[in-house]
Formats: sequence, C-alpha cells, structure tokens
Amino acid sequence: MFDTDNDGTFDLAEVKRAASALSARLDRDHDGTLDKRELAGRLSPKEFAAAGPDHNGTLTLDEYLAVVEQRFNAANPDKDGTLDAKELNTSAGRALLRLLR
Ligand SMILES: [Ca+2]
Ligand SMILES: [Ca+2]
Ligand SMILES: [Ca+2]
Repeated sequence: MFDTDNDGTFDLAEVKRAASALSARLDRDHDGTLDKRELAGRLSPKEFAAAGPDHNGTLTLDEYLAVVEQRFNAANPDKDGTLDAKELNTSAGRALLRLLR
C-alpha cells in the first residue's frame, strides 16, 4: 500500500510520503497543524508532548514527520534503510504503522 516502488519493503521516503498524505486527511480543521484531538489513537499525550518541542498544543507537519522518522529508525534495528515484513511486525513496526493509516 505504501510500497510505491514495489520492492517489498518500506523505505523512509515512502513512509514519509504516506505520513504526509495522512496528515492532510487528519487535519480536520485545515489549519495546517495537527492537534491532540486530530492525532487521537496515534500518539499518546506523553508522545504528543515530546513531539512538540515548542509545546504550543499542535504539531506542524515537520514535527509530525520527525516522530515518523524516529519510529522508522526504532523499527529498523539493522539500519539497512528499509523495513521488511518482519520488522513491520514488531511492536516498533506496528507503532510506526499506526502513524500511517
Ligand atoms: Ca519500497
Ligand atoms: Ca488541525
Ligand atoms: Ca531493516
């Protein structure tokens, strides 16, 4: 679904593209940022607070993508630049997928 080059794995560019597309849909009030309500079920309040270094109650797309990148790296312990099906099936991989759909 996110594997746009059909090589059977997700790389960071594919994951970020999926996250960008999703964030546009999540931004229900179309103010260009994501607030806690818009991210409900994807980030816990604690994760949300850690993700917004300026603590203004919203995440910009860049701040959201930084969380996505952190989770990508957490899910990719072999640091080969891609996530395979096995890596996506770990708890870190599933935490990443929650941010993409
Ligand atoms: Ca791919
Ligand atoms: Ca918003
Ligand atoms: Ca990997």
